[in-house]
Amino acid sequence: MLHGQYYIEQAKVEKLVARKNQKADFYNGLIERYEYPVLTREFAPVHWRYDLDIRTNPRFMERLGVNAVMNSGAIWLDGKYCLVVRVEGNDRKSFFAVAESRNGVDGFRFRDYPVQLPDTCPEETNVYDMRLTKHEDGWIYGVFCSESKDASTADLSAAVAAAGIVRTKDLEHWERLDNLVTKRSPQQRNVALHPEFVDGKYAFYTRPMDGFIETGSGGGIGFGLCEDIAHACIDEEKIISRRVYHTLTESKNGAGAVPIKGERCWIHIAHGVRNTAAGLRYVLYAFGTDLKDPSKVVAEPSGVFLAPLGAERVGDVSNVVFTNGAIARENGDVYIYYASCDTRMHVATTTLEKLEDYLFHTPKDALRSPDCVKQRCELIRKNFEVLGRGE
Ligand code: M1P
Repeated sequence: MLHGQYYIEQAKVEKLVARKNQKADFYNGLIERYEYPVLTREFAPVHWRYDLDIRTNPRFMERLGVNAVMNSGAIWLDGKYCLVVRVEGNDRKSFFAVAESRNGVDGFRFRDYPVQLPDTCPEETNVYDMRLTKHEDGWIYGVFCSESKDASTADLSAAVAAAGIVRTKDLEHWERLDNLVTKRSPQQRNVALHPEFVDGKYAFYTRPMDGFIETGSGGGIGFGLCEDIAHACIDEEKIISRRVYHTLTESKNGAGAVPIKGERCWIHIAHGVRNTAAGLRYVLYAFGTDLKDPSKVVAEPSGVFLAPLGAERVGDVSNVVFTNGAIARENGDVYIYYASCDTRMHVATTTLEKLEDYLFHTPKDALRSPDCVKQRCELIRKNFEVLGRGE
């Protein structure tokens, strides 16, 4: 027998799903930000969290709470903007769930059941951050972090991160393939599959790390090829975007959304991490790679593409924005899905044209304060000419 409180809680979910999102009063000529997050934990269906039966749950007490919804892979499928969301239960374990919207900025609704991945790795404790790639071989691939306890040490929190791989045609039925093996890197997180074959092979962006949290000698975003996606193995990883001292990527540099094909380059929206007195700060930055050789960087604008602002700055892991999914529509519109503070999901919109303008016309990082101030003075002088103020 259904508990009456169900209707009240369900009405709250429906109100959130029906809420119209508006562009926020933010301007930088590149992206539009939105007033509301596209998903919060309150969007999780009531039937995921409560036992609805008044006989077994007379107090309508939450049984399996949801703590956060975050880092989502994104894809345009069957006329819908689809997110494969990382949902974190109150038990800290993450799982994946599909949420869909007709317009990409509001109306996201979770499917009835979370994704039930084939359970092929008994040692796997946690899964998260799936990047979705519509590959030219006809499959949709999901590459995610598969985390296991590090049994080689007595340290209770030591873990091993590997890249798990699944494929699907409908985000409903999933086939699990072997985890990616990278011969020279002990750990991997933030791995993404390139949408096209490169030299007839599958191409991966990797993020080599020595340990679970610290990248150690891992130099940044790597690139490697493999022949067999079902048993993916990369012998050589070439670092294509390095960590650099006193930049956004000093502590960590990892792939974000699967690269988007533009007119002039592959567009990468990645994340950079630096350490501060308040802990690690994660921001998004962008770079472009050659259309024929996606391992060759051809555009490197300086500065942040998107950083946490206002209410986005606070959450379970504060001062973090993170993306692992973007959707580029045929008309050139681009929807970038990002999480703030490992807590909630947002969207930012732009276009391919604007992204390429940004990539090719934003000055490069001059790397030293005196050179950065020269760069800025040049801009100011040019602007004074436009303003008719001369020297
Ligand atoms: O907490 C911030 C992010 O930390 C990790 O990212 P990275 O491997 O780059 O440090 C991931 O756990 C990610 O999920 C998380 O959002």
